[in-house]
Amino acid sequence: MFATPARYVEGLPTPDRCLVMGVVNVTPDSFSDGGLWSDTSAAIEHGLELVDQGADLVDVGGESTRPGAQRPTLDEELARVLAVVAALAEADAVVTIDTMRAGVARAAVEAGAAAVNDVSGGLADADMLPTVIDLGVPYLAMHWRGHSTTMQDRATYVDVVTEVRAELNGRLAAARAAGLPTQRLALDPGLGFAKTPDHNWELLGSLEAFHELGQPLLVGASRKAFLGVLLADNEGESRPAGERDGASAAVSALCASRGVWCVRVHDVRSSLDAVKVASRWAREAPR
Ligand code: PMM
Repeated sequence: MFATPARYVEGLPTPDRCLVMGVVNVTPDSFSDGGLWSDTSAAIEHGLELVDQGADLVDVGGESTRPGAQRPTLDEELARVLAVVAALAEADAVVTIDTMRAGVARAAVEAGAAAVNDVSGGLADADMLPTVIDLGVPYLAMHWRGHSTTMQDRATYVDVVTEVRAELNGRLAAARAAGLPTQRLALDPGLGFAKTPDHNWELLGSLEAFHELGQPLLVGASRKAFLGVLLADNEGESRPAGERDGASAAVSALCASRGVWCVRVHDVRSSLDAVKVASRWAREAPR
């Protein structure tokens, strides 16, 4: 028997379909849109545009996690994100703060963010779980094996699905033990983070195994390198990040049809269309 997917995170919107989270990277160096929104007013404008396109959540981040990226300082990260979070929250967007730092999480929630998205699942900063619990906001915890400078060296698995699930289960146990109410927790298999393209496909092909953890699932496939590899041209040249939105939307539709709670994407319009198709389709009984 398959596990019933969990689809509710307390404190976040509850449309009757997979949620779509739009990405605002306020960074000079993200792989997907590096530098485009690194200026505060451009980032705010971009976030508002994503809300206009129907984003249920807007994820604001000030640290690039592309393989090999150097970390900003705490002050640099705060300077990048706080005004953007405040302006988007002021405009009634539901903002998530994409950070591994408890200090950034706290400041962003105080500036209006509704939830914390931590790609390290609490491993990068020991203060993160107590901080999120103290703030009383939802926590989105991703599978992670180390910072960007070394993460691709850690992409070694005997069985990627079993190991990622066990490690995510460890984060679930840590969150529970720290006192986080599980109805405020979503889990993410962390595509591209210490994963090869084949690992990412295996994880996508085994979402069922992750539903067994009993928590809502968040998936971030948008514009990632494994899609570029899949769509390589005849010379084997990877498709550039900005030309992967069709494939990203296809992944969004398939995630929605497999009970994923939320997809994290750069192009909200195409993914929202895709999850709406999946949702309408799912209402038809098979003949
Ligand atoms: N990927 C990136 C950044 N943050 N957060 C979650 N929860 N899941 C992800 O897969 C994820 C993330 C990297 O992608 P980007 O550079 O386009 O933001």
